[in-house]
Formats: sequence, structure tokens, C-alpha cells
Amino acid sequence: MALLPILKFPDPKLHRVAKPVASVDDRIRQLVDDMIETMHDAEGVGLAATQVDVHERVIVMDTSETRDQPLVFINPELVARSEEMTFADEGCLSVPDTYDRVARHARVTVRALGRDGQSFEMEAEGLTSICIQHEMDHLVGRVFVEYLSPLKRDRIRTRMIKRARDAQRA
Ligand code: GNR
Ligand code: NI
Repeated sequence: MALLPILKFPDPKLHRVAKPVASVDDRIRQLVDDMIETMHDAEGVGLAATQVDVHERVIVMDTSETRDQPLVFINPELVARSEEMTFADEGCLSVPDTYDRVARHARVTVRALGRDGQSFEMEAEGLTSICIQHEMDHLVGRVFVEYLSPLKRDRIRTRMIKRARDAQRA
């Protein structure tokens, strides 16, 4: 097991498009386990492989109170999404200390492979639905700040660049 470094916005690597996983082998299972450890350590409810600079379609999530029910989605695809939308404040481990309102489909049905390589389908609502959409965006190189106004996004970019510079100096 290992903690993986998380890329921070505006790192251009966050905008890479992930490739499908060809086979769920030991390398992918190791990645999944490291991502779960990294997500739990960072106290996030989800993590996409893109955020740890691996550009393959792998997502881990854990929306449980007890932080002991990780979900794994390999090669996830949305097979259904509700017309109804939901609006909630989102945050991102790649954009620390930044929260803003984003519109998402209220309910989604996702099909993916699990850690065992078996295909499964899951219907989600609430935070799980929001998180699946947030993570699947990462896999196509999209960060939630891209849904905000250009003014807000530029302010966030400026603040993150300053933070990175300050961290470098410290
Ligand atoms: O930890 C996270 N919390 C969160 C809250 C609202 C909507 C989405 C998220 S995902 C985020 C972790 C993360 O950055 N995943 O990519
Ligand atoms: Ni995120």
C-alpha cells in the first residue's frame, strides 16, 4: 500500500483524457488499493486515477459514514441519467479549500467493472450520484471549477498558483 501524490489545479495533467483499462490485473488492483488508501488519508469521498497522474478509467469512492465501504468503478459508463437535476456545493481534492454549487443529474445508473473484474450496474442518488458524475468528469479531463463563471475560475486559478508558490518557499 502507498499514498499517492494528488495533482492540484491548474496542473495541465488534470485535463488529460483517461484510456479504458485493458484488463483488471495485479497492476490495476494495486492502483485501486493505493487510491483507496490515498482517498481515505485525504478524507475525500471519491478519487479518480487522473488525480494521481494515472490516465486510465479507474475511480474509487466511499460515501459511508464509517469510511469502510469503498466502491470501485473500472471503465465506468453512465447507462441512464435523470432529467431532474440537483444542485449542491462541491469540493475537490485537486482544488483544496474551494467549494461551489454545481448542477448534476439527480440520479444516474452506472455500469462498471469491480476490483474483481466483474461487470456490475448500480443506481445512485444523492451524494453518491453527484460524486460519480464528479469523478467521471475527472476521467475526461474536466475539473468542477470549469462549470463556474470564468471570473470565479480565474480567481481560483490565481489563488491556487499563489498557494503552490508559498508551499514551495515554506
Ligand atoms: O471529497 C470530495 N468531496 C466532494 C463533495 C461534493 C461533491 C464532490 C466531491 S468529490 C471530492 C473528492 C474528489 O476530489 N474527487 O475527485
Ligand atoms: Ni475531484
